[in-house]
Amino acid sequence: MADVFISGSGVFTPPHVITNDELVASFNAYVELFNAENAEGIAAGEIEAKAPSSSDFIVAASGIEQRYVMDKEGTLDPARMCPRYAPRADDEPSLMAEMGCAAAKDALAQAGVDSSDVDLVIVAASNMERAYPAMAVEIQQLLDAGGFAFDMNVACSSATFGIQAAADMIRGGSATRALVISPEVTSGHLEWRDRDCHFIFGDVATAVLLEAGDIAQNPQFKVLSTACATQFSNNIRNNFGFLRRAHDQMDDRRDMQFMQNGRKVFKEVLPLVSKHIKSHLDRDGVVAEDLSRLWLHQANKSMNDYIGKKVLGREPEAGEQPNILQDYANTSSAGSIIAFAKHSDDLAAGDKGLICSFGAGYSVGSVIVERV
Ligand code: CO8
Repeated sequence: MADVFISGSGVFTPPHVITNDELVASFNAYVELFNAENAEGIAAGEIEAKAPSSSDFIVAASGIEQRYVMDKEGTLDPARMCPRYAPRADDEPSLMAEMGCAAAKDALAQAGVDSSDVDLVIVAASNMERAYPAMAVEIQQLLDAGGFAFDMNVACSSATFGIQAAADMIRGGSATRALVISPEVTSGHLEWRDRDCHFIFGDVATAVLLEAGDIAQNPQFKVLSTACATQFSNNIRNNFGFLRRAHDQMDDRRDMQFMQNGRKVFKEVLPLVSKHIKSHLDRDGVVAEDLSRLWLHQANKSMNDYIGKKVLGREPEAGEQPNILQDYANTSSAGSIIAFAKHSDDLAAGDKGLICSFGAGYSVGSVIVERV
């Protein structure tokens, strides 16, 4: 079976930044508007008054300081609280495809590979802009890639599950060169009017290029092994779906956007991830001391501190477990890949590291890599 290498990674960073203070100012203006418009209902006890948000809470609860978005104006407009993207004609590149292509071109340039030599494109992300045709097939065409392409969605774990799928296909011989692309327009399915979660997410796109060992000209990391696991939970859920019209549910309902029971997620996902990583390492005879770096899913700083300590058996040293969530917020499937793309160059040949993502499903995916 072919060895599989990562020979390039890319990050497309959206043009607009929203700081916590900007976000909170807009949210609190929305709250004032809402409470004024519903003053009678609130006084009669029929409607619950909305409470303001705070930057101090956001940093303390999550570690997030800012996020990037594709549209700032609509998102921060207290009368709208949702991004505004101009609809595109069917013969124009779609938003996710454009973002995904930008990240993919970065990864290809790093590897020195021409896009026409790619024979598998996987778009692995937590939401797709449309039902079909697949985003991946559109990107395949925009890049002039060959072979075949498909979409997959495992929420925050999509990229690591995508890497496993691509690596297995390369090992099995059905592909030789694969792009795993994760364009995340989380701003489109985040409920910006809910203070419990309005600060959590940001937009981005990432890409990873995987190649069979016999054709990789500029391999950077060998994929030693992958492990994926899922366990059903309703604690992170979005009910938006194609049966909406059939259900007579076209109204602006809360459950048509991202919903979570954050505390439960925090409590239940931590042991799941710690156990998963331990069993992956044990299965492959890798011990924690062998790991020079952890590139973890970027949801919450305390969560990462906990997992890092649990996996390594001690406090991670500076740089050993890089976080990017302070700048990008939670970018769903892309988070661990941003950390990997931005904080892996300095490793020396033979150094091992672990990419791990986790989230809705529940889902957890891990990839052990070795610097070439
Ligand atoms: N400002 C001020 N106060 C607030 C705010 C706010 N914005 N929000 C809540 N509070 C208050 C609460 O009302 C509560 O008050 P009280 O104690 O009086 O009841 C208090 O602050 C504490 O609230 P919480 O218990 O909710 O706060 P936590 O400390 O638990 O922090 C977090 C909340 C940050 C959400 C935390 O629970 C967390 O990080 N949980 C894990 C989240 C996670 O990892 N989720 C993964 C989801 S991502 C995923 O899988 C991909 C899904 C697809 C992508 C979707 C894209 C949109």
